[in-house]
Amino acid sequence: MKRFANILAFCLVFLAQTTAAQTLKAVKGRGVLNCGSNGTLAGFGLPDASGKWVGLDADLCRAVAAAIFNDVEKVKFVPLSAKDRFTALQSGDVDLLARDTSWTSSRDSSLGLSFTGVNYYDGQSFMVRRVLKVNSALELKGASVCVQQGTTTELNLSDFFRTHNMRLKSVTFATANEAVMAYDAGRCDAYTTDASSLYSERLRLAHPNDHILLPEIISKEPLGPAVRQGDDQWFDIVKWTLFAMINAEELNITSKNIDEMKASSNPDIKRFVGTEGNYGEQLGLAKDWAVSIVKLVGNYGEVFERNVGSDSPLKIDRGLNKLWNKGGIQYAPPIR
Ligand SMILES: N[C@@H](CCC(=O)N[C@@H](CS)C(=O)NCC(=O)O)C(=O)O
Repeated sequence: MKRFANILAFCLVFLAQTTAAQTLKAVKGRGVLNCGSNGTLAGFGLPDASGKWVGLDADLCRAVAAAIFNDVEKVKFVPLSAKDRFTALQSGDVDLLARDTSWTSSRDSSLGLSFTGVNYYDGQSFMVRRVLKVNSALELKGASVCVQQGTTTELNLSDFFRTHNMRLKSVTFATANEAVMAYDAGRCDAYTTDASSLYSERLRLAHPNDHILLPEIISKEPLGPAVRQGDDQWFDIVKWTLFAMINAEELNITSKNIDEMKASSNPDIKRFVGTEGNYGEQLGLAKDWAVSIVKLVGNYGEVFERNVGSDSPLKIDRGLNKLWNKGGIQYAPPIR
């Protein structure tokens, strides 16, 4: 009887593991990763003139494809609006959501999804016309502010005005495009969203230099990839893909020197490239999963600079997104 109970318990655990660990199998069977993306946000996710998706989030999708397939072409980018992004993940239309999405408690707990980490520490800010001679968000009393629905932005905006006893006239729009165009056309005194998006959207205005970002950051917007709850293996793969990119930067492993690094005798680098241990296999991937990520996509710093930093038109300072040992808060647990 006891033996039977033990066998049954073993079978149930095995069944639970195999039914839960479906996403990697499904992605491999399909031969392509479906990645929920922002199709209109330069620096994060936007197809270029030739149709190639460019951005920090697009590269996160590619990094996951590199880890699984050793091939960054095996990604189908699925453009999603702010409003539709969570249902697309819940329904299985996408395997992963990488779309400038803020990690909050309600999204993490009540939407059936899990955030795997933070690929950009952001915060909400305001953009105004230079001629208004406004230097602080606290001077926006009674201002009209253009804002997009279905985002964390709306609540932060009303919180900020309420906290400072300021009258607010918010003008809401279903898409960022409508909100930005309305602001540019002079329908609002200010436009508010994540600071990174303000840098990006400013480039789309008729006269970008006529607009400034105010210094206040009124919220925490930790942007990161999310997966459906219930598949711990998949959760780990996405989480450790980002961690591998951050660890690579810390270990000075780049897309340029990765081949030489395979011969390194440094124990941390040996574990990273897979010449020691079986860390890739433990995740359900190949031994050299992290090599594929860095070789085909780059380390976190390379990806940051080319998409949103000094090598990009946005030229955003790394600020909080510097590594923890360089004055920022980007930190990844070790591969070991
Ligand atoms: N990080 C915030 C905001 C995300 C967001 O959707 N931002 C706007 C900023 S421009 C956007 O990407 N809109 C594009 C669209 O909805 O097409 C959130 O997760 O709610």
